Formats: sequence, structure tokens, C-alpha cells
Amino acid sequence: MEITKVLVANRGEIAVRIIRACQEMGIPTVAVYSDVDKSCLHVEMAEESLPLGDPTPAQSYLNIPKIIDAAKKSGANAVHPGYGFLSENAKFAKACADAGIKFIGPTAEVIEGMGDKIAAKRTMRMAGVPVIPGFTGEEKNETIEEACQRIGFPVLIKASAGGGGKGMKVVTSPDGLSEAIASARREAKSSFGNDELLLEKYLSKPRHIEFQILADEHGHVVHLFERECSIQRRHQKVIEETPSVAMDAELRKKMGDAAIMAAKTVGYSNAGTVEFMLDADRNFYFLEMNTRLQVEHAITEMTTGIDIVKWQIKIASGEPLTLEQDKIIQRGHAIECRIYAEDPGKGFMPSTGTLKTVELPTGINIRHDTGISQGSQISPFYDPMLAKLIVYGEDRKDASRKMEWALSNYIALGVTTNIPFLRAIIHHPSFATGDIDTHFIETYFKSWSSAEVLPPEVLIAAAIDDLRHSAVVDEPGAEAAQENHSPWAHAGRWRIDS
Ligand code: MV4
Repeated sequence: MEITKVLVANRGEIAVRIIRACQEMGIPTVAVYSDVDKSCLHVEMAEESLPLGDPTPAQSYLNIPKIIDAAKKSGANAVHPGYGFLSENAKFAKACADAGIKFIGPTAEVIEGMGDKIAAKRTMRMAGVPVIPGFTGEEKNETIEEACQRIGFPVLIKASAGGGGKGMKVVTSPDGLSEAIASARREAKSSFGNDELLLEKYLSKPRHIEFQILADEHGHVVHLFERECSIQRRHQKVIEETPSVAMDAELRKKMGDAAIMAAKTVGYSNAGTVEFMLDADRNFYFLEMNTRLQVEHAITEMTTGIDIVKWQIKIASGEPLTLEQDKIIQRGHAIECRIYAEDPGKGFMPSTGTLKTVELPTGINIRHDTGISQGSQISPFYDPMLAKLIVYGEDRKDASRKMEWALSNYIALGVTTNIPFLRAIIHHPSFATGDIDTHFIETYFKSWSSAEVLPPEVLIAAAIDDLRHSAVVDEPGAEAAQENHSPWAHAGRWRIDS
């Protein structure tokens, strides 16, 4: 089926990314927007746009009838859901199919199957993909207590309908077990409406390594190698890179084969990610499968030269995937930093307001994906990620240095950002050696204040910026009058690092 018009059911940088891919392919796009997003970049870029109304996600980007309606009204014959919002919603994929609109992603059945963690794990175990030793309640003649003896403490209780770390509990000894199970069950029931649990051996310091896969609708599947995503905070990724220093060619081949096996087993189509945990002894275990395009897809694009979003659209239109596994080459090293409007010095509190000044680092092999620009309102309704800064280098050291340069030349004023925090991570000796795991931030940045690492001139600049903004608040109209006298209007490129 030829895709002739794509409705992009998302906002921000990913909507912009998808619209760009469509434009390069000559496919017109339809943007949708909530009341607070009317002047966003994605709306400006798309050929057409339709309003969704109220900015709350439930009334806008998560509202299935409104989005299906918009697709019908605009004559779009395909919908790209991006990530988040409706991207892993099987009901939405089904609603699209029922309306004769192509959902750019896997089928509703596959989304649903992967959303159920117990079912997904069982499927993978049967397909020979390594899974973490555990107990799902199907094991006949075994009680939970016996299972824990077999698995060994500590064990981890997970909600089957959870995912992304929601509803997990570590139990270190038999004492607290039954109480922990009871409370996990109650929480799962109230959070997910499903009280099914699974128990697993708890891996104490795993790395999170995921494989990007592409699968067409005719059974051909390839992987585009791994991404190392261990640097995260409360299940929110902060820095991703590829390749992972924890891998060698042999392990990469094994995990890549397992990822392809996982995709083939469930009849996967389109782009997807198979998540694994890798323990200190380099054992790997299937964790879950993300049935969508991911935030961090760009680092894979940088190291393989493959445009994942274009392939999603070609695959959805029924084209065969012409990539061959042994011709896909991982070259160089890419790192992504997620720039958030939040204050790492104040418990990562989200920061809202108007983005006043933006100056971006540019140069060879620097990619900046964003949906905002100078003057944008950062609202409290959506994810506080402002942008993704992605760099490519010959090797890890080269890429790290480029990232450090790019971060130190990145100016975004008006809202507080995590840029100083990102710089501190890149500078950390354990990051430099690649000695990272999923507890990295918790271990080294438990209480962190930008004052500890920032040179005094940055603090002075921040203070000036504060003063300037307080003047704006005190005196309406002061902002415009002041604009040309502001130090930012004349400073030119200003190096934090000097
Ligand atoms: C685990 C684990 C340790 N042992 N399972 C977090 C997300 C959810 N999908 C599964 N997660 C974990 N499962 C066992 N048996 C540690 C985590 C985990 C984690 C995994 C991937 C990326 C970041 C993480 C951060 C904390 C905990």
C-alpha cells in the first residue's frame, strides 16, 4: 500500500524528526497540536495541521478518537505515533487498522503480546532467548517460597503489567517475602488494574544494553547493533552511546542473534528494540521489547548510516527490507545527551518558562534534534526533554571530547537545564573508563550541586540572567526595551570553558 500522507501523532523533537523523514521522501505530513503547542516547530513544518484542543495529554496526544478523526479529516492514510503517548497502545494500533489507516509500527497483537511481561518472557524462553531465572506462577508443584530457594536471594518482584521499572520491589531475605508480595500485588492492582506478579533473581549492578532491530512485513529481520543505556535516573535515560565498551565481537554476535530470534518469534514488523541486561560476568538476559521508535535511535543512525525513520515508512508501505545483516557496519562511536529543562541541584525539579536565549554548538558530526527554539514556552504538560545532542567521533574518546566541547558551547537560558550535570557525568573518571552500570547516577551523583563543578563565571552569568528575568517580571515591557542592551545580544559566542 502506498503511503500518500502521514499524520504525526506526537509533538516535540520526534514529531519534527518524523516530518523531516517524510519530507525527504516526498510524503506530505499532517501535524496535530494541543492549545499550548500552536506555534511549535512541528506545526510550522508540516504541510497541514489540525488542533486537538485542551493541552492535557488525555485530551490531546493520548486521545484516540480525536487523532483518528484528524487522520480521517486530513485524508492521511498512515499514522506515525513517535515514542511515548500512543506509540505502544495496542488499542490505538487496532483503531487505526479498523479505520483503514496504516499504523507505522508492529501489529496490535504484537504490541499487546510484548506489553504483558510474563507472556513476553515465556515466549522468549521458549524461543531460546536467555531470560532471568525466575518464577511466574506457571511452574507446577512449586510454591513461591520454594522458587525463592531455587532462585536465591535477593529476588525482585515485578508487576507483569509494569515495565519501565514501575512496580518493582527487591526482597533480600525470606522474612519480608510474603509481606512484600502482598503489597506489590495491591500496588499492581491499583496502578495497572492487573495484580499478576513475577519473581526474578535480582541482578545487583546490570548494564542496560539494547539492540535496534528492523523487520519487514515479509519475515526479513536485521539488527543495527547495540546501544548502551546504563546511565539513567529513575528509569529515565540520560546519556546513551554506541558501541558499548562492555561488548566484544563474540558477545555482540550472540546478543544480535538473540534479538533477531526474539523479533522473528513474535512475527515482529517495523522498527523495535530488544532490551537486555548484562551482568558483571557478561551473561545477558532478555528484559523487554519496546515496540516503537526510541528516543535514542539517532546514535544508531550515526554509527550505521541507516535512516531508521525512513525505513519505518518504507516497511509500513509493504516494501521489502533490502538491508543485509553482513553489510550493516558499525563504524565509529556516537553519544547522545538528553537535555532536560530540570534542575539537578534541586532534586531534578522540572523547570518551566520561556526559552530566552539559545546558542547551539555546530560542527562536523554534531546533531541536534529538537522541537523548540528561542522564544518557545516550556510548559508543564509534557516531558521536560528540550533536545537531544548527539555527537559522532572516530572512537569513544574522540566522541566524549566532542560531547564535552558541544555541551560547553551550548547556551540555553530562561529555563534551568541539566547541561552542567551532563558535563559532570562526561567528566567523571568512571565514565571515562566506561565503568558504568544502571546505578551510576545514584552511586556518584546522589547529592549534586552545580556549584561544586561550575567555574565562577558560569555562576555569575546565571546570576545576571536571574536579575534580568526578575526585571522582566517586575516591569512589563522591560524585556523588549532591554533586549539590545542585554549582554547576551552582544556577547557573541561565549565559552563557559575559557
Ligand atoms: C531488573 C533489575 C535487576 N534484576 N530485573 C528496570 C526496568 C524494568 N523494565 C526492569 N528493570 C530492572 N529489572 C532483575 N531481575 C534491574 C532493573 C533496573 C534497570 C534495568 C534497565 C535499565 C535501568 C534499570 C535501572 C534500575 C533497575
